[in-house]
Amino acid sequence: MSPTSTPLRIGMVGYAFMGAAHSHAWRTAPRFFDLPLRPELTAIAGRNRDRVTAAADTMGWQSIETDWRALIARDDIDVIDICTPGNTHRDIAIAALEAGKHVLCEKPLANSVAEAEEMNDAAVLAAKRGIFAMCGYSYRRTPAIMLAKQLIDEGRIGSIRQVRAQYLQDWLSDENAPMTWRLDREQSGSGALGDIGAHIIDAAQFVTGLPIDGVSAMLNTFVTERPLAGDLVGLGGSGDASAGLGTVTVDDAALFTARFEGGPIGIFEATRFALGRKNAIRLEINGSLGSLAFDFEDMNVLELYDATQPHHTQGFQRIQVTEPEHPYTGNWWPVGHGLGYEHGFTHQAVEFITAIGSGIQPSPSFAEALVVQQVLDAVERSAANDSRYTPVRQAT
Ligand code: SOE
Repeated sequence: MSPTSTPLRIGMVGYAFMGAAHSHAWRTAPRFFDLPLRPELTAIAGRNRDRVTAAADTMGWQSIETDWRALIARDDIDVIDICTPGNTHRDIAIAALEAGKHVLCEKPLANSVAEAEEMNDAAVLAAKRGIFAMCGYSYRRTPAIMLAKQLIDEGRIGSIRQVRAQYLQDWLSDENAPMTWRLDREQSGSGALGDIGAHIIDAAQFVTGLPIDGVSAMLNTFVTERPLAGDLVGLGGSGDASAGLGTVTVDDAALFTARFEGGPIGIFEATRFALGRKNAIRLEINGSLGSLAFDFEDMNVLELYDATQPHHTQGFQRIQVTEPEHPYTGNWWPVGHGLGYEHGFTHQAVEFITAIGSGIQPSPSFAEALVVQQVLDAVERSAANDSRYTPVRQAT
């Protein structure tokens, strides 16, 4: 590796969970990957001066701003990295693109299709000027998910027939866990659906290469009121009901069946109430020649069933996706040593920096993220309409 000295100066907005994951990625990417530009953690923005100063210190940022507009106005910033709740994405992303900054925006792209369309319009205009935008569907960059896509593209499981996708977490199961922005529709857009369902929608469309055409959906909110104050532990924690209760305005769980372009069908489930399941992203894809299965709780493994093998030796084969010829893994540890959650963010940073340095559009683009947003919207419309089958894209 010959390290480049040309900097890519990052300005990040937000500094909680995703801010920490992105900071780690910007710091780590140039240490393991050969990049055309060297990311610099130039400035971080947040409204609370004390907290943003502490975050900058812990996460290695050179300076702070207390207003994202001031961050965008700076001449020494090339990229705006948006790690804030969904209700802020549109304004920050559009202002940044108009100011000539590349943008990396956390998922889901926006809180509505209308916002996502505006963001995509701004991204299309910016791309004409060589300024690019990407959305943070980081799980795409898990080596086993990349390998699944590669095997599907190579035709190893034949034509796709069925997709089974689940994203199961349990951090919200305690009905005493306090209200947070993730439970407020105004801020988050939706609940489990947009927060984690969006990831499996993106992953399913990404690996199969097929857009979802229509859905039949059901949403449920198990706990409709939660303490307004309390001790946050991780994303959940224990609330203090004496401070009053707030109304949960999002779904706790989302289920839907789907039709993909060309005929395949799928079933999706997203919940933060699956006790015992911590970050179980499960994908199973059945084709005409075989099947693939993945579970993020065993993220270094991809299972392949190859029905073209002699019948008496057929069975799911566990591929350890840790070898130098697998996506990204050769840049890390010697053979057989696995990767973790944070590596997806590092690979996402690598893809972003490589595309920017080459003057090409990074993926997932805002256009791809808009397609996910349209599926989220169709799920909500279907659920509000007694699960009626609902086309994702309205006929024009
Ligand atoms: C919470 O459910 C969450 O932090 C999501 O918001 C992230 O996108 C996912 O990577 C982990 O879980």
